[in-house]
Amino acid sequence: MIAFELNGRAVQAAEGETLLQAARREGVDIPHLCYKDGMAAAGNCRACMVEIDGERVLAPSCCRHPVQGMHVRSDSARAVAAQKMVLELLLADMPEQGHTRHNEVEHWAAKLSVGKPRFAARTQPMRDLTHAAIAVNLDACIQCTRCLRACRDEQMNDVIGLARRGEQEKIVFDMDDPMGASTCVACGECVQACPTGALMPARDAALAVPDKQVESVCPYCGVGCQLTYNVKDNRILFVEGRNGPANQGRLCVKGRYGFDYAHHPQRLTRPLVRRADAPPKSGDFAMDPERVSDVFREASWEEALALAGGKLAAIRDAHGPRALAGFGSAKGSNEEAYLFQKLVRTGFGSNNVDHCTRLCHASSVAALLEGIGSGAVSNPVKDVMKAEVVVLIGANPAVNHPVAATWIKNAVKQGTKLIVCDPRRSDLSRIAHRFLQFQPDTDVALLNAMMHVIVTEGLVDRNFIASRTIGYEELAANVAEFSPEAMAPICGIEADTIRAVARQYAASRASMILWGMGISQHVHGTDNARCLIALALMTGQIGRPGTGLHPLRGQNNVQGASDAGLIPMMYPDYQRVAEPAAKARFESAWGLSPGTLDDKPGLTVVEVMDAAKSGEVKGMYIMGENPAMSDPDANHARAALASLEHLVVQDIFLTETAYLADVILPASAFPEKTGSFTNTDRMVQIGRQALEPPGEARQELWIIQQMAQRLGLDWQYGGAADVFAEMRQVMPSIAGITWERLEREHAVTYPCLAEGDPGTPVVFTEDFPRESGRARFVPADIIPADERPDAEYPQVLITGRQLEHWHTGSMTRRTAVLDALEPDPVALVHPLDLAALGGKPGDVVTIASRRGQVSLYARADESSPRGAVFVPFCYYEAAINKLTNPALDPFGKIPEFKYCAIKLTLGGQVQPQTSFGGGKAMEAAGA
Ligand SMILES: Nc1nc2c(c(=O)[nH]1)N[C@H]1C(S)=C(S)[C@@H](COP(=O)(O)OP(=O)(O)OC[C@H]3O[C@@H](n4cnc5c(=O)[nH]c(N)nc54)[C@H](O)[C@@H]3O)O[C@H]1N2
Ligand SMILES: Nc1nc2c(c(=O)[nH]1)N[C@H]1C(S)=C(S)[C@@H](COP(=O)(O)OP(=O)(O)OC[C@H]3O[C@@H](n4cnc5c(=O)[nH]c(N)nc54)[C@H](O)[C@@H]3O)O[C@H]1N2
Ligand SMILES: [Mo]
Repeated sequence: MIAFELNGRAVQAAEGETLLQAARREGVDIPHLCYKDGMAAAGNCRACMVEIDGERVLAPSCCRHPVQGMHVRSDSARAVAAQKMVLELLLADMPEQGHTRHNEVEHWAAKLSVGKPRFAARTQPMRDLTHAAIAVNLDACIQCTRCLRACRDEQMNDVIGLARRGEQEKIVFDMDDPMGASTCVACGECVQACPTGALMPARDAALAVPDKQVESVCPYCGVGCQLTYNVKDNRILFVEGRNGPANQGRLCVKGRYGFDYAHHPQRLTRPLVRRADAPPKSGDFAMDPERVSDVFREASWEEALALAGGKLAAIRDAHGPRALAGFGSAKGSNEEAYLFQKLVRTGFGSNNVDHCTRLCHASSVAALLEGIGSGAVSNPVKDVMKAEVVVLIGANPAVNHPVAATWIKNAVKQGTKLIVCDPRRSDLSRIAHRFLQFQPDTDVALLNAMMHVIVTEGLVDRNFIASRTIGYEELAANVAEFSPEAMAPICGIEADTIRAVARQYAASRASMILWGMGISQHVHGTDNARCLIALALMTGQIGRPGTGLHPLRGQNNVQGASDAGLIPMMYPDYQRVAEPAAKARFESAWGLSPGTLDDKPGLTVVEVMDAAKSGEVKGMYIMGENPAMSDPDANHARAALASLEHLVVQDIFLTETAYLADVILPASAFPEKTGSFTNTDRMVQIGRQALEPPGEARQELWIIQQMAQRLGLDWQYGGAADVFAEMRQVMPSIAGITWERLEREHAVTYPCLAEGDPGTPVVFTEDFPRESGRARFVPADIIPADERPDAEYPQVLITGRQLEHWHTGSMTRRTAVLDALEPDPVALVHPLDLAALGGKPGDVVTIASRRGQVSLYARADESSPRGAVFVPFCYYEAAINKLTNPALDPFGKIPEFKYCAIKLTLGGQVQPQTSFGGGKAMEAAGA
């Protein structure tokens, strides 16, 4: 501690603390504008000047550190005069009509009693309202550069700069472009940092006075960013990042500006029942919202539930439990997932329950359970900050986990070596130490070659292998044939590069692997993941901070939904249905007589669709999933859904799936309910209700219980806390987490075995949760994609995502800002491929596979390899899953979304947009 004197008082500063920080801790107010906690000090606004004994000039307290015995005054006449002068000058330049209710210049001016400025105002620049999400009001700008530092240092997007000199000095976007035309990704970090309203949410949203602020989490991806909803009159006005463990105040464009889907006029507000005289269900439909009433009629909850549950019960009684199936939701809470699987297991009577994890990380989880004994991540994303080498393979976090990407960028800036392996060049590959743009579908070749190098060059961790693993000998024997020289022609990466990367990964102090759908969504997805696991095990790069295996989980609660048992082979907490002891435990916990639960694993997502088509499954209950858009071979999936005798869909919008339903139950959107959600780091957090559901829409916990009653179950759960209390009893890994603790601490990471246990962000430090305590190597050989290009279908289709849109688009295409940023269906085509067709960007192209075809707009995209076309699956008018291949990985049962053969031609007709998306969504949202 450093002892010094502040305003005549003896105070102490910690090592590294500035005068301003010490003063704030001591409760001494010093005005400051360019300083913001967590950012590097810039010292440019000069509002925080203090007088230091023995020094000729005043000093900025935000960048001066105290020394022993220093005498400092922030309240001397000289210091205060300087502070006031700065504030008065800045105030003179402020616009009369402010853009925010929290102008820090005005705040400090009032505090220091700075009156009306004596100086003339500057000539004010025009507002720049070219961006859908962010208004630029440079009339209020004080050039403090907080926005610039937020953009450059925190999110590392580097869009904002400070240009020109002196009086001409100004904040610019890229090369002084209009904001709307710049490369801004609209994360809004600059808006959150701005002290004066110079950067603000568009349409003056932040000028309104919220009547409440609700602390919650983001409803989109698995990163689990904490945020605050600012609410007025049952509407969310704007969103701010909160200081959660995963995001520390950061958000991305969806978290910050993607909330108004909840207010969209197309929300389902009353139960709907298919009309007796409705046109026959057809997989090949064009949804026309104008004609919804030809198909459905409104019904009371009583009628809708009686029909929804009654018909399911009738099918169960007539055809047996396995004639029914349920898809739960990774968008819903842990409590909803838990009740949903319990309903299927005890109300339907079978294990036919699954959810989108099957289309996502099912193969990764299969490999992890087999090799390590646990399907979840070993280390949190933020451990990249502690890693020396980070391997990012088959994932594009800048688009899909944007806040996680900021931690990776920050780590790189600190010196972490980032190795990106992906057939497509992503944003992060620009800052990578090495970027391996290898051939699609050749992960096993590349990874086995890396392991070959590690084995043959003796870079393995012998101690770790001997004490913590089994099966190394077979693995080593298997990779012997995969020399880098032999694999180079297959994967397209030079042998020397493979060797260099292998050495780097193996030899570093701490190496971490993060992966995504590029690994998992293949018929050999499990093999891909097995290789990553083996790589970590043979080098001992797991079980310590900054190491390990992190499959980036997708949906906000896909981890939690899986944990809660929304999978056909496991009860909650991965207890296998086929294991008699587990079955007995759940029969006892759920008060069932022995022998009631089904001990046969149920059908997985794609298997359910096949069984529906063949008539084996006759009735379904789908909550919060849109398989008509998200399943592979969508024409088949739609035909399967259409052929069901009875389909109940519980959603917030009339989705493509709901269109095929017999009964539609209007559910609550994320901000309309309270529940716990588990992020990709295994961290359980609370989402709190901020809004009342619209019309007669009801909370899911109520709806699921009503359905349960119609299926003969007598459930009486109060609210989420009640359900969570039961979950703790049957799920050892969260046994130590109480609802009160979640409410108090906001976030607890499991395993948390007993109350008081702090939680466990890094696991496998001592052993692996397998019977022997040891992890197991599983060798993999090269298996090609199920459908390779040929003369008829010569190109490859890679499907995936865009930053602004979420999956099937049902939410984000009804969000004004996001829809405005990406309004039309696009295919990303290499410019040379496009030119070879005689086309140019913006032209309509048609893509066909053996299963279907769509027409959409071509976007020139150099990041894709030639011969491969990338298409996101969010556009219903060009539903790309009509083309994808439903072939499955035999272990994870995941379809091959990342590879099929296609033919690309110029021309075609883009299906017109109905009012579900496009500019109309914007109008509807009142923009
Ligand atoms: N904006 C947005 N964010 C999202 C989502 C969204 O819909 N929109 N969805 C969420 C969900 S549920 C998920 S699962 C995650 C998914 O997040 P990611 O896994 O990042 O998503 P994808 O875009 O599907 O594909 C990832 C990468 O795989 C690469 N790839 C393609 N083929 C291969 C291959 O053969 N080998 C390798 N190694 N790579 C290949 C692609 O080029 C792409 O860069 O995103 C989550 N976040
Ligand atoms: N071609 C291709 N297809 C893919 C993939 C790919 O990479 N390529 N990726 C796959 C992956 S990884 C995934 S995770 C799946 C995702 O597939 P889905 O889960 O089917 O996709 P979403 O659009 O997220 O569906 C969520 C649904 O829940 C609704 N919803 C939102 N909030 C709530 C709520 O609170 N309550 C209720 N009841 N409903 C709500 C939404 O309106 C939407 O209809 O797609 C898979 N499909
Ligand atoms: Mo996913």
